[in-house]
Amino acid sequence: MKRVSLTQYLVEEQRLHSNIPASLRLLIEVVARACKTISHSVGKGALGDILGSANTENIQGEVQKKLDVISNEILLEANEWGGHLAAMASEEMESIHPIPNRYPMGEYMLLFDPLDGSSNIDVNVSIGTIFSVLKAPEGMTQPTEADFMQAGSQQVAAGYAVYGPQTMLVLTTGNGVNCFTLDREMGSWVLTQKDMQIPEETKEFAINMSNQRHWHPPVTRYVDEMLAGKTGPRGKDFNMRWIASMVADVHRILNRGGIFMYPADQRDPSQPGKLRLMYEANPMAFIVEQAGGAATDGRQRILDIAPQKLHQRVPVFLGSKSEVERVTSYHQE
Ligand code: AHM
Ligand code: MG
Repeated sequence: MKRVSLTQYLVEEQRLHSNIPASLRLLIEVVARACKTISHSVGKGALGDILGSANTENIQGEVQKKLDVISNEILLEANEWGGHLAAMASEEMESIHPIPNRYPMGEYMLLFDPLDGSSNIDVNVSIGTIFSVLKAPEGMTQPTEADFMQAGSQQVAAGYAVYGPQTMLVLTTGNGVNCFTLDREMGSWVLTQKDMQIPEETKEFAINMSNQRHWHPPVTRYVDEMLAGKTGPRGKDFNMRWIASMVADVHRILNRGGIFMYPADQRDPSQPGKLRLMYEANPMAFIVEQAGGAATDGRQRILDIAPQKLHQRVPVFLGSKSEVERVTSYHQE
């Protein structure tokens, strides 16, 4: 079988659809290279001294793991000098990171969650990197947080790497979703799944059930109906999976369908849900929609939300379209 590398895919995609200009191709290749480096560190584990806590806190008040900090550094360093970016933003940094003056300024802005699923690092369970690419506004000279406040529908590219038994990169530039597997010996990304489509027929859901007592009624109703199984209103038995790494849960859903939920609940109304809009929900929503699925915050399409703050949280319901539509309609009743 002829192997198509990430580079070849990007070049041919541009030739066919004119949607990946050279600077965007560079950006995607640099991010992919950084993910390769992170994958290498992940694979070393204790041998690379990357496990455990960094004994620092990020802006969300979460204790950072060593690998959170290392992955953030890898992405920053890889992306600073290429001339393709104007600024970056990360889950691990309070404010945006403009490209230093010594480098030329590019037309894109990159947002990332450098290491998603941090609680799984030390137990050798799949983790990942999530990224989102926006265009810098016309005429921007000195990037500010306000320049990042664009709805997810404005993303020009989004993707994630999943560091599991295999390392994979899943990518969209707005023309379908493709998956590349890292050939560890050759050090190259090889196209292994073309035009991924989320299966519509599903019997699987993902939610952290330990928060059940805090849920709002529409979520309780939706989950109860699934739990009722064959003799309940849904007329079939459902299965549950919860990996606690969004990338790994979303990757499963892309491949065999299902719904992923991280709802807001009755605890702190100022913190709706756990996941962050700009570098977790938006890129995943873009990918999921491009694969024929849907993504809402329970009321509206995630990609339509006008962001207010870089680190704002958002409730997330994403996956197979009919399931997301059902739980969204329960919120509207
Ligand atoms: P992180 O970015 O700090 O790793 O947090 C996000 C992760 C998601 O990957 C995952 O879906 C969720 O947190 C798991 O949360 P919980 O600890 O409630 O299971
Ligand atoms: Mg995360």
